[in-house]
Amino acid sequence: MKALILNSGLGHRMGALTSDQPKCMTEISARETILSRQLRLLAEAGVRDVVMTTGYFDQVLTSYCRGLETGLNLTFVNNPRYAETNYIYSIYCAREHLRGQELLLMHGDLVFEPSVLAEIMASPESSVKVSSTLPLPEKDFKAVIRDGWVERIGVPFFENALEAQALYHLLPADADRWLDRIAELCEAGETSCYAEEALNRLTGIGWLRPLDAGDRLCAEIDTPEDLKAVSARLAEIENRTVYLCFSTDLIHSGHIALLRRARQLGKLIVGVLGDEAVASYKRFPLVPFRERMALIQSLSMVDQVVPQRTLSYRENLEKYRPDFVVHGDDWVTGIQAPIRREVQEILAAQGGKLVEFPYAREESYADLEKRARLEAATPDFRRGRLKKLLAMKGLVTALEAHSGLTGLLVEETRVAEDGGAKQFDAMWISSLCDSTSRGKPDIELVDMTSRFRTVDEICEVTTKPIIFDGDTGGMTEHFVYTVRSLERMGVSMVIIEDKTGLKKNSLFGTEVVQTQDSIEHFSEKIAAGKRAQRTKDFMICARIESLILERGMEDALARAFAFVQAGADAIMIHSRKKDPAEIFEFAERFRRVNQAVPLVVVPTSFNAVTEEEFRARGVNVVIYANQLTRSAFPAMKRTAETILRNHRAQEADEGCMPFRDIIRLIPEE
Ligand code: SPV
Ligand code: MG
Repeated sequence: MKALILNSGLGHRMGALTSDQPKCMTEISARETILSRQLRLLAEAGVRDVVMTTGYFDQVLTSYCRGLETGLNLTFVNNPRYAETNYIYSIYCAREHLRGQELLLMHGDLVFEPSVLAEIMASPESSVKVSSTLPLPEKDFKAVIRDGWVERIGVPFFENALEAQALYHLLPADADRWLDRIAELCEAGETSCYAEEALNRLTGIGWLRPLDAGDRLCAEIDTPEDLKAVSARLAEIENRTVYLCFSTDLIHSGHIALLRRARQLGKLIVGVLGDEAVASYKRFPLVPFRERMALIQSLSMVDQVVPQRTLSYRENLEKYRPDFVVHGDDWVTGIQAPIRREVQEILAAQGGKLVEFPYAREESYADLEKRARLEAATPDFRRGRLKKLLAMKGLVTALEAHSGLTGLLVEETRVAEDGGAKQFDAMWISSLCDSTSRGKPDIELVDMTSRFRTVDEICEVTTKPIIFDGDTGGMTEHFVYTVRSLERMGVSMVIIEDKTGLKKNSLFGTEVVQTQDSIEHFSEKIAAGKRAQRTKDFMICARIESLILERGMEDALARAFAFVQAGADAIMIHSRKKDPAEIFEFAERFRRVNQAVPLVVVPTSFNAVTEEEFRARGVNVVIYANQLTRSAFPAMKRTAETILRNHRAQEADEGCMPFRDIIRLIPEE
């Protein structure tokens, strides 16, 4: 798009201000003139070529422009008859530079907000700036509107008219048609009328759209009074602040466009969302918070970068009190909708405004996100994530998964909570549920190779960290191989229990014969596992069965300290009592001695305890070990019985999810 700036006139109403320079060189702020600001905004909006008509003080103007170093490609066209003609003749003089071009035409005394320029440039049709809110000017341009199109432009029209300014975006065909009429008039000697006289001669409506800038600044400066008013308005506009929150770690051109548009509204403050908040509502960030801060800081349109710790904007909006908050329109529905509502409430109270731009749904951006998810699913990244989450959150939750589909449920399930969002942090690959799903008892009957198949299936479609139920770990000589295999697959932690012989599920407790391993033997297994480990992030957790097997608290604690000594990265204490007292006592006594090693619990029996209570007692990992399987089974049983009873499936349908809703979970390649 080529810009045409009309600067041939003198601006005699400016008095002494135009005694030795053209009006466009009048200062409108401490830093800028009307012209330097126009050129800066054009360059920032991506315009490269500018044609400028000159007349009065031609030399002063051209040498001033050359000194500005705008980076623009400037072409000057002198109107030799500047003193006696109107700008219609200046355009005529420049016509050969303008033909066949998409044009942005503006008067040289026009001062506008960047957003007005951006909007008119983005309009898909030829358009002219109007205002539906400003009063109709007595002696300036008005546009007559009919059926949503501009019918004519001029000073004497008041009916069905809107205030208008000489800021046009013209598609090449429309620009050429206007130029033809301009040429006709000029060649007929009509050189002192407005160029709009030629525009009005273009037949019919349906080619020029009114672009309504409302109250936004887009005004010409004709008098020193105008100058004062516009300068004051500009100072106010340039002090406006815009707040935008960024959670992304992959900056693409859609983000850059959003940042640019935000910057057009005022000084841009970008809040960078903390890792924990990002992880709470979308995927774990590939690039950590500090690096994302630095990344945003390096962008030229960003004035200030600040941390935003929570999904809620409240803290930062109350601190920075921005005039605008900018966001894509993708948060109108879904998990972020409550956050949007809160932003609207805060802005309403503070007198700010929410500006939403259409969210870029381009396929290439979706591809980038897909690639990021693949990256997040690579073994190295996934493996390290559990430790990162533990450091970040203090308390991590895991839900059982035993198939690709249940893995996807853990991966994708989110709920809105307290102006934020919540999802599970990790997946638990339970021996009980993995065995049950195959119709087998939980007695280490499903061999490791089959268990690894489950891990692999889940890894293929998810990104969250995996905690693997390693049962007893088997023979020490076998366990070292298990450790390496799990590491290779990207599993973050294996939990092995201090039992030996034929393992039975702990929930049977002492109802079945179970043998606890000796401290020495189990310690040796842990130590061997740690020696076999190749990566720094993999964790081996020792699970203590003393409370399950009713061997007492002292035994449980003695084992915990011994296993830590042997190299265990975490301790899991298990109980099958409804009353959490023994779990709490263990946690308290363990923490008195050791504050560092993470504590893991599986609250299947003591399920009344909340995550917050566990956190307060020093627990770090809460595993919901079997609830998905236990809830799915009765639903499936009910369905099977309903079909049998009714000799058809219709009655079962109300308990069934439509398949398209399930399919939505499944990522497409
Ligand atoms: C499992 O989920 O397989 C467990 C936990 O080991 S529990 O069933 O409580 O023993
Ligand atoms: Mg198990």
